[in-house]
Amino acid sequence: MKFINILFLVIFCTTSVFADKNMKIGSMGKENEVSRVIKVIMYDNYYEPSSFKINAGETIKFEIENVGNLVHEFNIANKMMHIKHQPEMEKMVENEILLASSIDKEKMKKMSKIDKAMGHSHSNSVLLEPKQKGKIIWKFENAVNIEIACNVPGHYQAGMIAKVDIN
Ligand SMILES: [Cu+2]
Repeated sequence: MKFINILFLVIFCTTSVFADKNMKIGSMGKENEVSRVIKVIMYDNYYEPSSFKINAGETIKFEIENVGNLVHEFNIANKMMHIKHQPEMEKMVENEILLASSIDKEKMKKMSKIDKAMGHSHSNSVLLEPKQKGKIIWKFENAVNIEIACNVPGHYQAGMIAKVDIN
């Protein structure tokens, strides 16, 4: 038991260090530090606006609304992270948690107890059903190759990506 705990700790620490070094994408922001609110509309399969200009150090509150007919994700990451996240989303489809126009929240809760990835709870992303609204507060740092994208299977490939320019 103790060995497993230590092993978990080692894996956990390794991944956090790795995340800091190579996947610097910013961090969850605080409400009282928000310097700008940006409204984002999600359509099938694109964002409006389709690109963002942000200053390094800025904390942005994204108010997101899905007006499309499909489930969409608003995920702040880099390309490598998006690609890595896509099999998790595929698994959510295979397990019938993620359906074309809805999310089975009950099933998601149950499955996330077995496999954490199935819970889809990350501070850098929000997954919305049609007509749903959500928000993310994010503090941006001087990072390159940040993309806001949707990793619902097929959507990233269809071009549901918004470029983020950080100066
Ligand atoms: Cu999408």
